[in-house]
Amino acid sequence: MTTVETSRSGPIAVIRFGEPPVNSLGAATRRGLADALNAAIADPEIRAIVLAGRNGLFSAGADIKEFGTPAMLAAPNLHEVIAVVEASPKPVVAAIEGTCLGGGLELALGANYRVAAQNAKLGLPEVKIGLLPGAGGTQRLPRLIGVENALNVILGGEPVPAKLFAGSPLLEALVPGDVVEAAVALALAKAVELAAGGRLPRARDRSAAGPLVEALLGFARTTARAGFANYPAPLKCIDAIEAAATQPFDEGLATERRLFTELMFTPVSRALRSAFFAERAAAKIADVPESTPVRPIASAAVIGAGTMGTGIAINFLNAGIPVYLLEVGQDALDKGVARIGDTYAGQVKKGRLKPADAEARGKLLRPTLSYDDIGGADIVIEAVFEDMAVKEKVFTTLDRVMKPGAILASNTSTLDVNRIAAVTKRPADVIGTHFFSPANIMKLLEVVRGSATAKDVLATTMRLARTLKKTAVVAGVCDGFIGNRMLEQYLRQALFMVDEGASPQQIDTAMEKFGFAMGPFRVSDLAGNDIGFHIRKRRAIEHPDVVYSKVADKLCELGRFGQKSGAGWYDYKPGDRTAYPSPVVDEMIAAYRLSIGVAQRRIDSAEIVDRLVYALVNEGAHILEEGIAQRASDIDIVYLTGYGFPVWRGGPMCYADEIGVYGVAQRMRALARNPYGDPAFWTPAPLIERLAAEGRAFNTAGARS
Ligand code: T1G
Repeated sequence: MTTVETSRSGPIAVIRFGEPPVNSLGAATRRGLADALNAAIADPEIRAIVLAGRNGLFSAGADIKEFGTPAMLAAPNLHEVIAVVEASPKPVVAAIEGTCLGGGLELALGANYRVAAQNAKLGLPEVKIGLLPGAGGTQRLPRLIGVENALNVILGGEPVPAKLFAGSPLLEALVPGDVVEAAVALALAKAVELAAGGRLPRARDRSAAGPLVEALLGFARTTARAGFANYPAPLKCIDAIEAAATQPFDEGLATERRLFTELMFTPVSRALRSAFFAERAAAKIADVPESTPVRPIASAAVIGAGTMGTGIAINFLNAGIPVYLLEVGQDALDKGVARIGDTYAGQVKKGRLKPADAEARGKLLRPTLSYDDIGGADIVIEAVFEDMAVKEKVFTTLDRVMKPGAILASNTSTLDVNRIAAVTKRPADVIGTHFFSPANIMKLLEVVRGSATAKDVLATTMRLARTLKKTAVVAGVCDGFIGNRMLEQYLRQALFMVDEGASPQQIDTAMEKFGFAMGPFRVSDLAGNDIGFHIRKRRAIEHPDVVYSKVADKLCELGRFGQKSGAGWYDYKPGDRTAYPSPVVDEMIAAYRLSIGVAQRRIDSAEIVDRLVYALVNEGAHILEEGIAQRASDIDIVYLTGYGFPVWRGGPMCYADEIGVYGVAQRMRALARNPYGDPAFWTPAPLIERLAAEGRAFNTAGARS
């Protein structure tokens, strides 16, 4: 199908454009649009023009996949197409339905008139990928809806229901029926008006100036500086909107173009564009096509009513899926039910949930002490103690009680899903669903594919993840899957640096300055230092060759498990989550350092960041080599959605690409020269060596400009 087709409705040319899935304005579409517009303008029988999208939407905007490639600059660019629309001597009406975003809306703003269907949503989301509307949106929108509204639309980046623009010069009419028919009727009427001496309205001929503009821009700048210090786009959006209010149109357009180009080549925009595609790529599984049939999930069961089990159950309740919550003791079950009730009560109190919705969700919860009750559920998720023997016992029971075709999932965070599957007679129905605490809040879901997991079970679980509004990433079976396996190396390096002289506060500060929401020691205090304590004990048995600092064990031997015990790496006060440096811990560390006799040295923030982030990158590269993760961008998504990696850096692998894999490898070799800790760990993974030698990146070239 060609991307642009012109049909006629009497003397009106109807130009439909775009190609699935979102009618993005790639080079072929831009060229087709310009040709069709020029032909309609030149045709003496055509009195007016209607622009319309296809497949129930107008357009998602410029083709982001083109960014950083020659196609992006292929003539005509979007500016040139919009200029043809704007210069038309014949009325041009944009017929908008469904999605109309970014360059798509900018194209519509170049028309003389716009009509929209009731379901239409208009927006300029460029700021969310580190850009600004670069095809006149910052100049035309303020002239049509005023600076204040334009600031909200452009800085918010969210789609806005078309009805909110009704009555403004932006929208001629909101139509209940066929939007193209309405646009044709309007075009004809406007052609008649024009022939009778009327004028064609153009956004560029209006003014965006006003008495409050300076104050509005000042407030917007203050807000942007405070809330988005690491994001250059918001401030440049404001600069461009200021140009709309203070410069002649064409000068403002040039200002916008300059600012857009500056943003296009910022690492932040590259990172945000990488994350945009990474999130969508994660849903794709190389050997499991979209067409794979899925099993119906109309009911669920969760085994274990602890923090994780209740969090998982809430996900199903929120999605309107009835869920059994099974515990072995009435007291534990009652506590779990109460925890769910408290969660909803808290949301109602904060006005985030209507009481009726909370009540409706509560009715879908089916607490039980008996496995006999849950056999009919379509999926059961085990969330019991992280111990293989306990899990094997649970799965032996599930194998006995669950109906044929039920999916048996484990919420294990590190254990071998293949071993769990092996205790059942239906290993093909077994899968890992690793939720992150708090399970009803954290977006990330690691879907662990066992060697026997059936493709439809995997496809069903991925579909369920979308239903539960989770970002699912497929992981293979290994200790720690993707996220926790990398985290272990991250924490190991942090502890080695404590041995050598860096304080927990210094390391946390360096990582929080890098952009992490919390540094490793504050995170450990939040999650519980005993988790790492158990893992190191298990590691000492399974892999005695793996070198660990003992300083964290010393902390746990003092009973300092973190916030839950009122003390960890830091001191805490009741009801206060502030992490206070602890003289007790300082003393323990000093004594420990003396006992191990490691030469103390000053470790600067640069080394802290390099050692912790490159530990993630090196382990991530091994994970890719072993096929545990399908692609580097999946690893980025795991760290962006589950571990607080700064979004504006795109994830560990994206960050390594930004630095340059060659430079990362060089730095790793330099870190390997430090004899303390585990120098061998810093041998760059073979994948890193290969990419460095070939001058390539972890993530696809398309996301990088
Ligand atoms: N360019 C290229 N591909 C796009 C795209 C775009 N603008 N938008 C979506 N896709 C792909 C996406 O990668 C996925 O591909 C498929 O479409 C379905 O997307 C000059 C410079 C429109 C609300 O930022 O918000 O205009 O995985 O899974 O949930 O000023 O996509 O199938 O291969 O998200 O129904 C500004 C971004 C561009 C809009 C649909 N526009 N897109 O959501 O589907 S910059 C945007 C979205 C610009 C101008 C500037 C959403 C959606 P694949 P999806 P969805």
